[in-house]
Amino acid sequence: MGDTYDVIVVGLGVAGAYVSHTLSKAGFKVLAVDVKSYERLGDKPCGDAIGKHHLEFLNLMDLPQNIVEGSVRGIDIYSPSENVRFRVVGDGYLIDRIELVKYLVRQALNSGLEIATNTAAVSPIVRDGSIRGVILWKEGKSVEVAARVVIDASGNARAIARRLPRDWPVSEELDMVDSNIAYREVRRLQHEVEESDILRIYVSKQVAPGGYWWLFPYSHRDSYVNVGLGIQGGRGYQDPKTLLYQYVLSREMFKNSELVEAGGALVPTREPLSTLVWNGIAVIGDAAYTVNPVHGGGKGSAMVSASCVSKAVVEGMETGRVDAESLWNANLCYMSNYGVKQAVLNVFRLFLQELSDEDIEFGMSRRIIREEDLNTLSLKGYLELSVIDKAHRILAGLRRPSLLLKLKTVSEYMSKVRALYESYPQSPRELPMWSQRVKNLLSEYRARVLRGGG
Ligand code: FDA
Ligand code: GRG
Repeated sequence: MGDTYDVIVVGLGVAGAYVSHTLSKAGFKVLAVDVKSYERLGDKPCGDAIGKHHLEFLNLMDLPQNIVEGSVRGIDIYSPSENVRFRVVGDGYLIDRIELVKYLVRQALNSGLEIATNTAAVSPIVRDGSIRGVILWKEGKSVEVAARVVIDASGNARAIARRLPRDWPVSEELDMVDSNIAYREVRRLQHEVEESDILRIYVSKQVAPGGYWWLFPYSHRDSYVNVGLGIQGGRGYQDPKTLLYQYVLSREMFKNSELVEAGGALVPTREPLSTLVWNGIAVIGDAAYTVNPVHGGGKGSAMVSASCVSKAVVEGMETGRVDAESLWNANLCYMSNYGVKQAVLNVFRLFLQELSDEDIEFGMSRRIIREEDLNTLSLKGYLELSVIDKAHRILAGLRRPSLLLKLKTVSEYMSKVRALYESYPQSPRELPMWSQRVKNLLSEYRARVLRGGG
């Protein structure tokens, strides 16, 4: 481990591994550190699902076969009673996350990356308004390492970002109500799963308050499934492991199944961090809250943020400047490729988490929301008003007009948030005013639509 680098990457999950790979390939002197041992890199509890579109965007369509553990052609979403089922079609994969991270790290090592495993980044070195490096902790010793850019890819730890000055927008903390706590097990069943290329999501406030439980079959590994449950954080709900055992693993299909892996973690489910970059620092992946707020999937978008930051760092280094202004394109890239959709979906997430099981059952069985709406919603982040209007006609005079009216208002706020995120600031100087507008719009939304408004 030398003492001066172009870039230090803190954390080698998917985000850190991807950015280490692209920046090493671009010829920079990069050091990546992780608290884990080399063998455990990438070993984080996950449902392992990823959309094909992400792999296309990230140039990862040629992954070695051993990394792909399943092919996906759609997701079935079940209503609380499980009597109504929507099929959302879309291609994807189940990925061996450890092998994916190792694959990216090996490529980066071939391009000259240095790694320090069993090493914790403990704090940033900040001087004259910019990051100058990090303090690492390795084998009982503290070491100062200088770098022109530090990339925090440490997931929920936010090891660097959370220790930055409060007036740096990248330091913004996560409110626990904007998180999900998810627990999952990999199990081998006694029998094969029908339609093993279909993922299953079960929405039920009783079983998974503020989240859902899922069953994802590994279609390339006979009778292996990923089964888990997420609950909203900060609300005092029962822990997801207890709920999974009580309501899900007690079912007949899991009888005599073999436990292969178990574990849980926190998932941020909110709008993106207002900026991925500041002076000498970039934040990516879960550390930058890049997860899809509606379904909690974050591997693809973590790597999208890594790709955007990587391009901006290359540009910044070429001009010899790595301040917020020079790295700003990272934000424009992330917003246009994922952040706008993420912010819009967050509006929908807040609404979903307020609904009762009766509302969801009613909405799905009466087709207030339909399969095709969920398709557009998940792909593009649009909830189309025309469909709501159609439903309005069908529903006129029926039992829950207030639900429909609320959905209309939700859709209006989704459009307003979209417009605001599409006009994301062109430079850091405009950020405070824009952030204030986001804050005001979300407060207005909460007051009007959530807590009984309409
Ligand atoms: P990640 O947390 O993976 O990596 C951070 C790295 O930083 C770790 O290796 C850690 O050791 C290291 N680190 C932390 N502190 C450090 C320090 N101080 N110094 C050095 N290193 C440090 N997503 C998805 O796309 N599909 C899915 O099916 C699911 N399912 C799912 C299920 C469950 C149960 C959970 C908890 C989460 C998911 N997700 C998911 C979300 C997904 O797992 C998540 O978004 C990504 O793994 C985030 O990747 P990152 O690289 O950002 O962080
Ligand atoms: C916030 C309501 C709410 C629930 C979250 C945390 C949690 C519940 C679930 C765990 C995460 C999980 C199982 C995610 C899998 C979701 C999934 C199907 C991901 C793959 O979709 P992509 O990669 O997603 O196509 P995007 O939206 O990024 O295109």
